[in-house]
Amino acid sequence: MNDLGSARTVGNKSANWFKQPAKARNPLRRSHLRVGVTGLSGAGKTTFITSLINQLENHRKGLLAQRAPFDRLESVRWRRDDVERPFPYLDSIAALSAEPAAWPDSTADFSRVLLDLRFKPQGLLGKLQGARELSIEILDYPGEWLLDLPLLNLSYGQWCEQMAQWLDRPPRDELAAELRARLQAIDPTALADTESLAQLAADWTLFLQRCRTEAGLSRNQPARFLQPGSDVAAQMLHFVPLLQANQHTEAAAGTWWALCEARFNYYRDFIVRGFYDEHFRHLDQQVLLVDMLGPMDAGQAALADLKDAMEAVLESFHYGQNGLLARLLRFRPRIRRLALCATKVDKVGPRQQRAVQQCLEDLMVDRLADVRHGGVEIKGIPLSAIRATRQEGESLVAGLQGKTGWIRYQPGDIPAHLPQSLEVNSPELLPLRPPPGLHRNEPFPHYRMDDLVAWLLGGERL
Ligand SMILES: Nc1nc2c(ncn2[C@@H]2O[C@H](COP(=O)(O)OP(=O)(O)OP(=O)(O)O)[C@@H](O)[C@H]2O)c(=O)[nH]1
Ligand SMILES: [Mg+2]
Repeated sequence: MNDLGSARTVGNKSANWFKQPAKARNPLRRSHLRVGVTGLSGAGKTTFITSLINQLENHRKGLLAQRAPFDRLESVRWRRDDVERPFPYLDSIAALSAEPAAWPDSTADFSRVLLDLRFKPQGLLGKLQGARELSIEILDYPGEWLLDLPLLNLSYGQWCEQMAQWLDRPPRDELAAELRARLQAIDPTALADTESLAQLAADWTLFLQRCRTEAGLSRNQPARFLQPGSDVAAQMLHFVPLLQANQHTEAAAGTWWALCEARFNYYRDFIVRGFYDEHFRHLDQQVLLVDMLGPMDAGQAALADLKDAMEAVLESFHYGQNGLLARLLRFRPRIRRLALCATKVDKVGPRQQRAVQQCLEDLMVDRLADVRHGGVEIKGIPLSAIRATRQEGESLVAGLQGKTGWIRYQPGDIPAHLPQSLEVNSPELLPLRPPPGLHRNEPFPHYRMDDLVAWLLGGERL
């Protein structure tokens, strides 16, 4: 108001009066957008968020410069000083711009991104109203944590039953082999031995690690066994499923059952629920990232597990009053747009990228129909946050992780649709390193990051 006040007192009617005071009479129009970046571990969340900040910071130089509303984007500020647990953008940049370049580390804890965007006003009315400011808020977290969502709906006994079923089937039966026998031998009503329980919890953690790395499985519970984060006391993670237990088991204090049930309940009611409350509350837009190529390469069991995992995650975006989150957290998510992205599609040729996306949409067809029916606009975008390959004729050229030099390869075929049996011959996947020469002040090469960002902000009045 100072500009306007001084202009008025001196009665200044110069051109300056018209330019400056417009801002003052119509203070900056601000809005806040919370974008949920959702994806299992390794889906590409951290790389995506890093690239998103980079594309916005360099909006004048990249593809964004040519498209509305970014052609009116005046300035972008990545805020970190006043943000609690800021996203480690500079660490990611350091890894990506090292020689040889490396990907950002897998995420071990929760962090937050805040970006302020200021747009030049559009049209006569816009000019009168002044510049428009948009803050974008994004959370990053270890992808495993998402897989705990279904626990919110289970009692300890039900969880034990579910684990017993999972351990009955390949590949978990083989991976758990000897541990499964030990868990089966425990009488839930006998007095617990805390040292053995701690050992069993450590062995369950090793089992989950093997499920992830050897079998490419997604649903590895409890997730904090793999990525504890900083807010959980180690002792609270000392529980395991008791395979003799069931929904109706009851037992006195000090028994295996009582100890494991109490810790499971704490885990579910404070740790899991606290995270979901923070992650899902007030989300406006959602980006769902899925690494489809990895599970296609790992085989049918990994694809089936990915399907179940993603369905459980999408269940939380059920929009009706009866949606899981609505019931648990007593609010309705208000997400308007969901971008569904098959990630890392630079690993295959440009013609196969749509096929990867199609296979993802085939995998999730039923749940997507539910989400659409709930009134959410969905857009499928095959994405590469940072393009590691370059095309030369029919071949792709890239570097391998941790090595110098280049390889040239021809990516195999991707089926146009995912067969019902989930049995696919997918191209062999190579562990690619990021492209050379990445710098914070240049836009990273990518596939369709501009489409995604434009679509996400497309619903905003800017
Ligand atoms: N070629 C290629 N590889 C990618 C891309 N994005 C991610 N990757 C690969 O995928 C791995 C996992 O990516 P992250 O961004 O760490 O995945 P995340 O979802 O944050 O995983 P968590 O932190 O474990 O939850 C990286 O280390 C890369 O190897 C991409 O755009 N192109
Ligand atoms: Mg991460």
